[in-house]
Amino acid sequence: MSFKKFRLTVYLSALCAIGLGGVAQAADWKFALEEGIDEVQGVYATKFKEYIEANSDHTITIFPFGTLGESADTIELTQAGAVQFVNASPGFTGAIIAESQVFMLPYKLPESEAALDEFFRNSELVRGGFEALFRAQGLKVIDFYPEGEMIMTTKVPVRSRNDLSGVKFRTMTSPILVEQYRAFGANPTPLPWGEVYSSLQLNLIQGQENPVWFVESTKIYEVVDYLIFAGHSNYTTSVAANAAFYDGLSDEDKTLIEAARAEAFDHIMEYRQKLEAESVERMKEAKPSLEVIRLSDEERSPFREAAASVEAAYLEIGGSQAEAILAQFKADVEAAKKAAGMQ
Ligand code: 6CS
Repeated sequence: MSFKKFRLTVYLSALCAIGLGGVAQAADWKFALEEGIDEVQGVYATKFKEYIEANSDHTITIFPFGTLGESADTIELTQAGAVQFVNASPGFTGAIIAESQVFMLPYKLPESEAALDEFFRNSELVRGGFEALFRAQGLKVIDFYPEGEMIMTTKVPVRSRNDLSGVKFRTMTSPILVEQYRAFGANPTPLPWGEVYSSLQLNLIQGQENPVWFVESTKIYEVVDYLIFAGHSNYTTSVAANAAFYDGLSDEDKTLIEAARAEAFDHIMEYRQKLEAESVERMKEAKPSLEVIRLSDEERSPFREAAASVEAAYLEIGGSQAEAILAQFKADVEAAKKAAGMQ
């Protein structure tokens, strides 16, 4: 190659590099779920994907539960950068972000839909308060949203803490749930999701908790006899991104992600509300012997009392910032109730 040609090649390559640097590159981002594509996390991720794909050249590949392992595996893959987005629920992140277990404290989240909506939309804790704690784990918070009221599903009728005595009760793996079910009188047994159906079937455990639609979609009702509504919590999940990946994005892409998040969040807040009543009816139809027990206020009262010791345990095991996080959480719940006209 002549010197002139060589100079032209270098010049053109430099121009190309500058050009490419200025133009957003189309990418394929991976989004890993703890649930199936037709379940709440799948519906959220599909909305998120649709928005990103309609408004950019990027594509998203969704990996439903099971395709990349259990929740602990997909969180690790995201920390390592092999996956860009993940549903990382506090039921599992408690092991690495102890403070996130605040969402699972029984009888703390608002029970009314209006206040719950207000809380997840506007809480200071939800909208920024976990930023540093997630970043310390190589993760960037994208969103938090509730998936539905937790119900207990058991092989024995439960109306009191006494009824849970001797019941091996599956919890997700975050330690605060062990404290909760101990305080509720049960024998807590933390297990990853993939082992729950077979453990109930084999009577290795006799109870578990989850939103009612999940009890239906995963067919858990086939291996239990009672659905217990005690109003103690709402399944909360977070969506997180790999922090280094997120930090390397253009401002345009960050704005795109925020818009996709807002669209998916709005959609899921509506969508999940419709699921509960229909699920109960369908499960009763599929298994007429299934009994639904809705605890009265009086019956809930001993469970509410037990919640105080779970809060005390959170202050012990909820990480170095547990006290500040809990105070903010309570302030945000009060603000949400007020804004929803409940106080
Ligand atoms: O109980 C669990 O482990 C699962 N529950 C829900 C609602 N979503 C994913 C999670 O793995």
